[in-house]
Amino acid sequence: MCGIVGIVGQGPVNQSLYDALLVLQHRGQDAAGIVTSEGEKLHLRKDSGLVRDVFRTEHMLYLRGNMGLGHVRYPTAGLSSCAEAQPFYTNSPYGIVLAHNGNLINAEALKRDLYAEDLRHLNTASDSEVLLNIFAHELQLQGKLRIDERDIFDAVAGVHRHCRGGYAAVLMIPGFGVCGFRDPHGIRPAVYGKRKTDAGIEYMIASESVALDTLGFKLIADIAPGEAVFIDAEGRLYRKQCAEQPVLSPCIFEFVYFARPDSIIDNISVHRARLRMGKKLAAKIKREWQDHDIDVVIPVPETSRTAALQVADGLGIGFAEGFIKNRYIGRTFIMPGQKVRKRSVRQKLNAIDLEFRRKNVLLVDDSIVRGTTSRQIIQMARDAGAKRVYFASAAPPVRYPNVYGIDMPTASELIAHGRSEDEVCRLLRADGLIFQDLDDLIEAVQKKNKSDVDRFDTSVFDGEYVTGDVTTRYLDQLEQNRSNSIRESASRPSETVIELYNTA
Ligand code: PIN
Repeated sequence: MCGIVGIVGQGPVNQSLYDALLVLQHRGQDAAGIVTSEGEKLHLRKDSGLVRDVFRTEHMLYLRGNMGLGHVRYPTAGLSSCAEAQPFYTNSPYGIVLAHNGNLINAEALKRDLYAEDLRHLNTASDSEVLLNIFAHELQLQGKLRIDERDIFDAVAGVHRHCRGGYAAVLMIPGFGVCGFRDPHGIRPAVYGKRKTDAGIEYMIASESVALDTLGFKLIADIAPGEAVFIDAEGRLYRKQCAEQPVLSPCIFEFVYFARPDSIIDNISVHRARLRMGKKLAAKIKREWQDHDIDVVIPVPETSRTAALQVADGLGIGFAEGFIKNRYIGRTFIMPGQKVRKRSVRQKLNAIDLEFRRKNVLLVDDSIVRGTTSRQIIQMARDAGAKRVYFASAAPPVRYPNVYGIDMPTASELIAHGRSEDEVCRLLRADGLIFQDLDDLIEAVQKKNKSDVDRFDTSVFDGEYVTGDVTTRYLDQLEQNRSNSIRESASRPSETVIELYNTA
């Protein structure tokens, strides 16, 4: 998963891009990049690391210009993060830079076509480079010396015809303008907004509205599925529906865990959605565990707190903070000859015994993915003196891989894949386990009849991929690639450690 931002300003945009990336940091901690356009000239800085480490004063001084793009990237097992850092650049036509959030499921075929039809060589394994080159190819086909916004929109329509999967992207042509677009299902989020300055109006396109809020931009709207928004160098904004059959079906996992709670995605407040998830979960617990003996509800920090408080409220029992999270987890250094060693949950979370001792506790988390963290947390609760440890997940069991850009394990690594809830409960060694029902999750996010979203991508829970073209062969390939790259990264001791799942 990644975070993207694009700004067309009335003055230097480097600081605003940096600030926007800082508030989008939760979407990716592996690499960061900013590109600015100073007239026709592009300035680019990207590297692996957190935003605060990648950009130093010397880089900021160099990132001159009144428009630009930014990107933060999520770690993907085995990939060398520096080479894959974004934005990507291609010199033809006109010079184009692009930053992307999502995943193209037909990237391999597109890559072959780009070489065969256009002799375009791609130098990374990143599907974002494919997306950029497809757009470039479409723009090149128009064969114009001077282009206008209509040419940009036609090229985006070409992208929609060729690219399958989930994608939200920002791109820039130096001296010309910035464009943001979303795939025809609007799987990955993107919003745009404006702010007034003494010099005039400035526009921002970003993955989440929190980037607009914190920089004083007013949210105008979500980019609609299949829509493209273009802001030219003079600050004029154009938008157009470029897809033939757009159907809004955003990824529901953004609401479960990924997005910041203070963001609004497709007109739905993430925070409110999480509150409703807690209410629904409490109702299910009441229904299914009528004679429960839970003494206290304890959240697994951070995301689950919102839902956990509602669970406690709904059950009419106490809520306590029992786990303290270390906010300052640093790098893992690997010495020559050493193997990658995953950090234990113990290093990130510590239990306060008082809240557990001689109590029956209900731990609430936002989701159970691999189950590795959940199992250790349950054990920690026991070690802290809990009598019984029940576990509740604010999302249904994650049973299928995500193919639209969330860095999630493949099927075989998911604890609930091919297993019943009882089996998962036994593996976690919990005294009881309860999952949110999918219908309840959908209702919680949808705010029943009040939202513009009729359908969500719920594929990680039910295996139904909204684009309808995810084959078993593709999923098998994914599994194969992932296990290869995990094996490779484990045998490269001197490389930066990539934590395979960035959990609590
Ligand atoms: C972590 C949110 N959340 C915690 C991510 C753990 C699954 N995990 C998904 C639970 S935070 S596991 O709140 O943003 O810090 O099932 O794979 O062990």
